Amino acid sequence: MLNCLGIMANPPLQHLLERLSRRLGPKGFTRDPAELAPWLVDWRKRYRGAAAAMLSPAGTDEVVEIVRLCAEARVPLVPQGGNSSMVAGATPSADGTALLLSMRRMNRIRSISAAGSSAVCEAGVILSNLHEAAAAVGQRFPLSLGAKGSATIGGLISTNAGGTQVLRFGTMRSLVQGLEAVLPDGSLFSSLAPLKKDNRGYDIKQLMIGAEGTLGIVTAANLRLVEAVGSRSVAWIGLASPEKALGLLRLLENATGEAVESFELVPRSAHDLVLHHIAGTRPPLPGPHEWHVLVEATAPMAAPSPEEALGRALMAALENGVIEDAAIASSEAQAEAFWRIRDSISEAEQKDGPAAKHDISVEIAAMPGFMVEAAAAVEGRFPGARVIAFGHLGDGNVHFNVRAPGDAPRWLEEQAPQVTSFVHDLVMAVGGSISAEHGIGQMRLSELARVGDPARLGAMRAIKRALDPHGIMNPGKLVPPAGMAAPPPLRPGNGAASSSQENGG
Ligand code: 2HG
Ligand code: ZN
Repeated sequence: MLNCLGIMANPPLQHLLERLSRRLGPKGFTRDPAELAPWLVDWRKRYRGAAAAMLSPAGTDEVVEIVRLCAEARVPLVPQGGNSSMVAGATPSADGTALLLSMRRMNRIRSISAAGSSAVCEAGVILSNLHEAAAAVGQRFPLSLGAKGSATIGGLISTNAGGTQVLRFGTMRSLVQGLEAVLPDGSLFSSLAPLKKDNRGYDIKQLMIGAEGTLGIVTAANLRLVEAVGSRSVAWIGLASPEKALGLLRLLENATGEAVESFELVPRSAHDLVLHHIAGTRPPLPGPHEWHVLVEATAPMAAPSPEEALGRALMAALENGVIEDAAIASSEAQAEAFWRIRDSISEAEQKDGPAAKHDISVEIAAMPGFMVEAAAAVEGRFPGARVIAFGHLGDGNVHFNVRAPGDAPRWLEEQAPQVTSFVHDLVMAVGGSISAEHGIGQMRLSELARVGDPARLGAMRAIKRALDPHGIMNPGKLVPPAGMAAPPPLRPGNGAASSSQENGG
């Protein structure tokens, strides 16, 4: 209703919408509230936005035209892929001033080449579809994550996604070989050729990766493929501490060379939450263990299976007291069951109740100590709160989530911002990052403003101003405006309410 009133009182916006509707046709333009509704709320259902229309272009030429028209009219665009952002990076603001730009119709794999080990995908290609297409040509795209059935290539690029195979293949930054994007003035940056060497100055492609749609709209990318997996071996391991886990990783790397692709740390609390909330899951090991690790080792087609080397290394680790128990999956179904436990942690946490979520990184060698000390500090400072820290130990990145005591009504609004600031201060004290793989979006904006290095923030603002002088690209995300208010300082017993944008979860 508010939107309708806004448009009636805003003839230039009405004129823009009419032009867009004519240009995009009924498949590419909607103002139907029922069609828009699911895309106006973030995955965690914490942020609700509004938009006068949703635009769904079918090709790059339509994106160019949309951006040109919106730039002319100074109307902001919020690009969106699978809407699986962990930081509300694809949810428009509640004032309804922006148009939603859905990239989901641009879902063509333009070309795929086994000989060139590359695939040119449009932004709306769903990750699991790319996995299948690569497998069909005997190759694979080596980035995966729990949301692979909905996350799109454009979103993965815009957030520089990580996932569970970063250990061996890196984040999206190392997998994008070429890029096509529409810049904020409507010009087309077309650089899809996979050039290994290219010294023409600033790396615009890398600038767009991880920019969260604030510098332009990614329309397509040339992605690196790697050889298909010939065989894999997946193990579930019980052990006593994150320190033992890092010791195990180094041991496995020495024993199996490059074979270890995934090394995911799961505390007993997360393991138990999954078994409790996710139907059909079963404990992989008989005994209780304080910590668990999921390891996946792979070998290419012509090479022998990694199972023997992994089994030998695990046996040695058991004898040396590095681990307490281990099970190697004896079938693909069992391997998938192990992975399901790991991939369901977020969902189980969401079902369990309110938590302040953090996505932090510190130097890899420092992570085990940090996890233990920071958990003790948080639980001491916020009685009743429980730390559930899990994830990508081998990348120095864990999701240091803090579960509210019980159902604690209003905890997210009143306590979580304090918890988040406390956790982030601990991270900053050891030179870490408050966003390792999820990005900043809306959710971490005020924290980035609070703890961000002034030089970095100044450079980010200058780049944003230079490329997007009218601020039409995904406003209110990633780049904190100068002078953005910091959340209230942490004082004993401080329960001051803060806006939901500050609550870290
Ligand atoms: C994961 O590693 C995701 O499972 C989600 O990055 C983490 O829910 C989270 O905190
Ligand atoms: Zn993660």
